[in-house]
Amino acid sequence: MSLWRVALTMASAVMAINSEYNRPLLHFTPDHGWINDPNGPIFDAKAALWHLYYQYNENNIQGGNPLSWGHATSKDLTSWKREAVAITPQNPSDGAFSGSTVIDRENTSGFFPDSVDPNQRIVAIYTLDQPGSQTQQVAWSEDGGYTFKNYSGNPVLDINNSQFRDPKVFWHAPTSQWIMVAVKSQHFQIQIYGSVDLKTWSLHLNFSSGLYGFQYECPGLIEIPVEGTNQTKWVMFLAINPGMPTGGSANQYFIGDFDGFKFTPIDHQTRYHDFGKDYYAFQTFSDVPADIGVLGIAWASNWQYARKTPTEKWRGAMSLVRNLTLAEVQVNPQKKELMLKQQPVIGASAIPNVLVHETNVALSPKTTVRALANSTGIFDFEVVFTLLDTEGASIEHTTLEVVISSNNVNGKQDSIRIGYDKDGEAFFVDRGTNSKINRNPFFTDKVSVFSSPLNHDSAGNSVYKLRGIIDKSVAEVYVNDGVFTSTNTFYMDEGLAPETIEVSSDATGLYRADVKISELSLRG
Ligand code: KTE
Repeated sequence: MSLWRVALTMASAVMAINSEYNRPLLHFTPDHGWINDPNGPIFDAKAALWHLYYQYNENNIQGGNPLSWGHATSKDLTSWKREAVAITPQNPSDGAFSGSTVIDRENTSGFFPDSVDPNQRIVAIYTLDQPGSQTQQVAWSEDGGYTFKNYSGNPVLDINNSQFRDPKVFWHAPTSQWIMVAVKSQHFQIQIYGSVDLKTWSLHLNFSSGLYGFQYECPGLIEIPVEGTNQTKWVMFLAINPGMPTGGSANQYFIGDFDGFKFTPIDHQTRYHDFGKDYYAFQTFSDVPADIGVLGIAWASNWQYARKTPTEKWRGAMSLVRNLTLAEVQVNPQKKELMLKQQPVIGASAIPNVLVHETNVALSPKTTVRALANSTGIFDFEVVFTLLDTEGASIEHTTLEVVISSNNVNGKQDSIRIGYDKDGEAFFVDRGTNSKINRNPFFTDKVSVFSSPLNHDSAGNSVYKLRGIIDKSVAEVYVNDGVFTSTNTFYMDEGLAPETIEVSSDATGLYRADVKISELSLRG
């Protein structure tokens, strides 16, 4: 039997997908209602529990006020338990907009009775959106993050601006103060404030950089280790919506130094955070144990079409949690640049079945490695491949392609493609399907991301690594261990979900494929 036919003629066509149409299983979704930005993700060291809050309207899948802070908890950052709403505005025309949480161990705020364990002194800092006004509020929890009490002295920050929001707060140990970054959104300003008690804030600096679009949203600032050194750098995150070059909403970041008052970028570059269409309003977790590193999460959607995606009782999903480092990356033969590296955090049991694991697979034209999923609609694939400079090789073919196809229902079948094209010198995601959303002009169905090689083999050939996590209707792509990422939702036609995965080289020319796979792993 050919080595490539690893798979599995056994279960054939009629494989029922055993979960709700379009609902991802690893990416958090609400049971019902609308979600957008992640808010206040944090670790409770006493309960060994991760908390995730998020913009939530439980009665309306179009979103809008009254927006609350929905709540979920997790032991492993992979499976989430839905909890009761944590913060709700008093008036239905208001919204508890995006913000963050901190652990106030030393009770600097004075909110906490001694009975509350220092590791569970959770304070939320969020924007109260009211007709014509946005102000910053604080609220604290005495029950480990499930319910919150609003501070009677709210708002703690009011600059008389109706577009002033999304406070991200953290403790800056060297200067013994709380730091807040928030946006004066339509002035294109990230404002940096300081406080010793979370209640009184003074402005340190306004910071502006990068691509502007329509307005600033959801800023972030955190210290991140540089791989292979004992150095760190500070990274300023910034969300823009609408008006990003990739269409609609997208995130960018700046690398620099921060002394507790001033953020000083190391260069004039704006760096794209994720090259897909569905990675927005990114926020880092607070109080992550140092040995775990820096974690973050985003909303896997785009305001361009977020309200039109084909789901029924719920709408919107979170990204997977990512672990972030900084690394010096050889971006072209002459230059290294400091960049974020992002790796997905998924528990070992999340995608347990190894469908294929092969080393040194040489694909010849049209050769395919194919495997069937376990009727979950979930795949995790990783391909390490080398581009061989074969004499006379066709440059027109797609060098490497991973096709994820759905089940077949009465002749109806959809697929998406992820791959690398040597001629275009880029990775691509083609999420074009027969679903109605693909006729929406903003639901860009082909996106690409340039990447320099991961490294070179002894003969000087370029080596790349491509990982994809496919979860029913979300595909997260990680190139070269997360130096570049592309996150995109996709919607297969009604009743369809990912069922098979095929890896092939598509050498349509006269010449043999010029790609060698040194490692191929398909899990599902
Ligand atoms: C479009 O509602 C859209 O007008 C806003 O731009 C969304 O703003 C509210 O969502 C964000 C944050 O700035 C707000 O705090 C939050 C970003 O739900 O998605």
